Amino acid sequence: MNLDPQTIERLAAHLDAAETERREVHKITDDYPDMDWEDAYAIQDALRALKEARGVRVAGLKMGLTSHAKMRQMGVVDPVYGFITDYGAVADGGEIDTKRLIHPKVEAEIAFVTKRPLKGPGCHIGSVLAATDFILPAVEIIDSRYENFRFDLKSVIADNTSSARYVLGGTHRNAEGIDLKNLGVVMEKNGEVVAMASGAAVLGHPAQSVAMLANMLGARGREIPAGTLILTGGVTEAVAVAAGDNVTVRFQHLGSVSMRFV
Ligand code: OOG
Ligand code: MG
Repeated sequence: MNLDPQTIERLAAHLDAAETERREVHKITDDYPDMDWEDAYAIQDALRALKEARGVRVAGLKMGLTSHAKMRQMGVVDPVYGFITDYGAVADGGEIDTKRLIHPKVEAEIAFVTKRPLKGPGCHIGSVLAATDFILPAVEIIDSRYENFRFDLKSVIADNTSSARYVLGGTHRNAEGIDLKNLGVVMEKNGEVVAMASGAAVLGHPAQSVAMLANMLGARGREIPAGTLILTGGVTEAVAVAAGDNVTVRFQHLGSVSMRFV
């Protein structure tokens, strides 16, 4: 670690304020070029503690930058993880108020809910599938607090991987018997297809994203508890949205997920 505890607390409060006041900030590595991975996750942990202290509940975990489409779009090469919150949840078919966001983008994702804890190192697709209770279709609405979504990995980790809102579909399925690699996903904005992919876009198989999360957490002495909701990362590149847009994502076998931006 290169940052002292006061700086970590201050940067967490800075990013939290940017979110609540809906204000863009420049990426924090501009001012702290020496910060390392541990500092980045320490800022994310401090941000989580700060939110929890004012009553926010953590609703699950997320992986980000798990598809080549996303990595190419953002110019990075490694996946990252973050958390999702109770206030981020939007009902399927619901409204999302763009006035409370900076520059939202939508991503189609496959979500997992675990029934047993998962702990790395050594966690693999098999361990994940055995520990999976069910899968759900999801759309994540990301909203980087950084100007123009321009960031590097350390900055985006500190900013809780751009987490903002998410919508879960109501069709849950046992992963058994579903070919998750070939599960087709079609995203429509205002009735027009804007992106499509299949489950394999995420690290070859979305369960691989959960395994990687368990291994990344394991390296820090943590685990994924039973009953955890996990967003495995966008299968396509993220699509910018604005007030007036309607988004529907159709998932093979899992139904569709929709939302309106107002
Ligand atoms: C970082 C978050 C990426 C995903 O699903 O890939 C993410 C970003 O692109 O702003 O959530
Ligand atoms: Mg995402």
